[in-house]
Amino acid sequence: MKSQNCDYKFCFGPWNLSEGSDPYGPPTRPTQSFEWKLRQLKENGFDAMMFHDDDAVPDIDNKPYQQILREAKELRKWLNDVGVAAEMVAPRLWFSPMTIDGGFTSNDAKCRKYAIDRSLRTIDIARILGTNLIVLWLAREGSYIRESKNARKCVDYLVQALNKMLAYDRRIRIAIEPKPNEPMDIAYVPTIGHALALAILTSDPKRVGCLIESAHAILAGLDPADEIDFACSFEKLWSLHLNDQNGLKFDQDKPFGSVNLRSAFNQVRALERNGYGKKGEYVCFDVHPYRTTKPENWAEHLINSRKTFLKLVQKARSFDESAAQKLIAQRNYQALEQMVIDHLLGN
Ligand code: XUL
Ligand code: MN
Repeated sequence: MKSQNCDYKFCFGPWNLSEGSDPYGPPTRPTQSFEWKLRQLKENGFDAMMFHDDDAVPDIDNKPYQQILREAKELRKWLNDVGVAAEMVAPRLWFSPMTIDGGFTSNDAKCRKYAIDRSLRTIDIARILGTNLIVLWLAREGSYIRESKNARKCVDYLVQALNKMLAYDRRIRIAIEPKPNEPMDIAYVPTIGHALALAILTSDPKRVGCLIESAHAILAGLDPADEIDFACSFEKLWSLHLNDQNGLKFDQDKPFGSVNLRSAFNQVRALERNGYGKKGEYVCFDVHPYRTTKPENWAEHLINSRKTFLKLVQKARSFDESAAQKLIAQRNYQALEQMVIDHLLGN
């Protein structure tokens, strides 16, 4: 099942084949090897894999620099052999005891240095894996209680960290993935507007863009399709995590289109009108299997997200745009809405 006859390239990360644990219970599926995950990716029509730094080099904090480089090179060879690209590398700045109170915005200078040093290792790995895209999900950059941090100072810390990364390698591009909450109560970079505003403060704004995740936009009370149009107006949408989210609760990472098909249709329409993917950008699905999923159905949330996406591309392309424009000119939005619903229902 190859991704032929379609203009889009697809990817996911090893964490998207998760084992089913949640904050209230242990895994429900056995651990699988990276090799198995790579095979799922290849066999189901995906083109690239996303990596956290420690997906690429496990236990990265306890390995000497040369060993990190060596293991990254071994992984690159492996990916080359199976014909899978690395889409991006992201520093996992939320696991270590050094990032309990934030990475770049920790109140402790030693911890801030740890976060920057680790991000530079991420850049080393990305260079070896053949991608210039670094993704920053700023997981713990925020506060549990407002009085614990100086938010103005934290903006300075974020800019300093981004500048160090930009200076370390002149070819990298940084895509900030905003999320308004979880694990923090209040995050410092909750929306695409914040991410792009932060980019302007850096030493090389042209190399700082963003990644939109549907669920994160919904958690911020925003429309993911509008976020896509906004980011694309600045030519800043460099990656994308499509998924779905049932209202304002924990980050659910549900299959794309599984909660709100009309919103998914509008996201695809926004991607189509902006020519997303034409400069090599990937469509990534940051989706998780349900805790109830049996091992034999393990990859179906990914297969289904891709399938729904491809069907919605056809729906977007077959939408009767001139009929829609006539209704818009008449300001007959009730009829326009029904036209969309009928189109999605297939009559
Ligand atoms: C967290 C999230 C991450 C990032 C990569 O909500 O979406 O998986 O996409 O660090
Ligand atoms: Mn994501």
